[in-house]
Amino acid sequence: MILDPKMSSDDPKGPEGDGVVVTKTRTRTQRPPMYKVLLLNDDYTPMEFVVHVLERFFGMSHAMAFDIMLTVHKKGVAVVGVFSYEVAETKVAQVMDFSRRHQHPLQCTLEKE
Ligand code: TYC
Repeated sequence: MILDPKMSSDDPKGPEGDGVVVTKTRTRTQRPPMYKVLLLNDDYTPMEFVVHVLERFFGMSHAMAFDIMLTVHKKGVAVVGVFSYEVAETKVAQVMDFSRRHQHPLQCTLEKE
């Protein structure tokens, strides 16, 4: 068997041979920033309306929506979901528009996580 010294598998320079350098740059994949959507308490918006908003725009069950509504009522604020910026912004706009059209002062905002 004839061995070509350039092809030898235990050649520390590897199969590329003399003078060839292979570099690999590792780039960390950035995860997109996420945004919390917050619902704020007020003295005037009916509880049933808030429950309806949570069911309609955040896909919550009636029980979950009622629970979160009570948390906002008692504590003043609660996170109702965490989304990408575009989705969070859309949810806030939908809630604010729906509340305004029904003449309720319900407030919804977003906050970077
Ligand atoms: N505090 C309101 C009431 O007593 C109910 C309410 C709950 C309003 C949650 C806003 O985000 C809210 N009718």
